[in-house]
Amino acid sequence: MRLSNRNSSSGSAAPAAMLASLIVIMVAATVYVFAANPFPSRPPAAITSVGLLVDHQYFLTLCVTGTVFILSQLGLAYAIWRFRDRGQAAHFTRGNNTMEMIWTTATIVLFLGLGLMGRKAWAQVRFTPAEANAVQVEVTTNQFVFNFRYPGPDGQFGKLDPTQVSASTGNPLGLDPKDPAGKDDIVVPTLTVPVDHQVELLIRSQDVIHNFYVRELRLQQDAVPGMVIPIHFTANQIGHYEIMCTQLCGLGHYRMRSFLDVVSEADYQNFLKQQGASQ
Ligand SMILES: [Cu+2]
Repeated sequence: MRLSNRNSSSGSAAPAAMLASLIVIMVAATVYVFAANPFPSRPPAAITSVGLLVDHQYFLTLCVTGTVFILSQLGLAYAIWRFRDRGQAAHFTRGNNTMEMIWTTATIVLFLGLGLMGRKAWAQVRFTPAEANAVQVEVTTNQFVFNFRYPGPDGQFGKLDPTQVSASTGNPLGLDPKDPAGKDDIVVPTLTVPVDHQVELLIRSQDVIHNFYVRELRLQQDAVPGMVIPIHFTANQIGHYEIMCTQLCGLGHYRMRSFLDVVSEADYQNFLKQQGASQ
């Protein structure tokens, strides 16, 4: 049989049927995995109101992209079956400008829309200033530890002098001993904050780019050398949470972590008193 003359043949439906069914099965399996959630690995519940906004935004994004995924894959399966080989000659098309315009515009609207809806969750912890009575804690990262500094009873952070940085002699931040404001500063390796009280973190790095990430806060912020980056949160659940660095910052990155303890106001005051007395 000559390939150029296939009018006598009616083509083969088998490859189209197979590919289309494979796509439908793949879509059904994907929807099943998301709907039935057979892997019990959901993230722990959020402990801030902004965290709930973030979760809502993820869910919304999943719904929108999931719908687009299902419709486009089923459309693809339909096209494979509808335009299968019936022995006809291939037919050339230059595309359809109207359709191009429609789906490009729809994509822009969806992406911009999701971005606009999510901006509040993102901007609320970064672009709005912290409350005046927020607890201020300075977070300093370096390879491969976190250090947290509280200003002490005077409410003032003491001056830092990079030339005096010496972790081995107990001055990892380089506190200047000549500055009286630094005398009562408290430096600790884990973060303790009061529940239901706004906390402002001032995030710094002494060497490379690190990151401050706490799943339960739904908060992730890079620490960039040369910058002090403020973010704030209000935790509403007493507990012990993990802080991790999510920037690949060197060989010890895997062990760069610390802990966040959210405690009652009374326990927080005790913590400050104890640490103040011991430093
Ligand atoms: Cu790091």
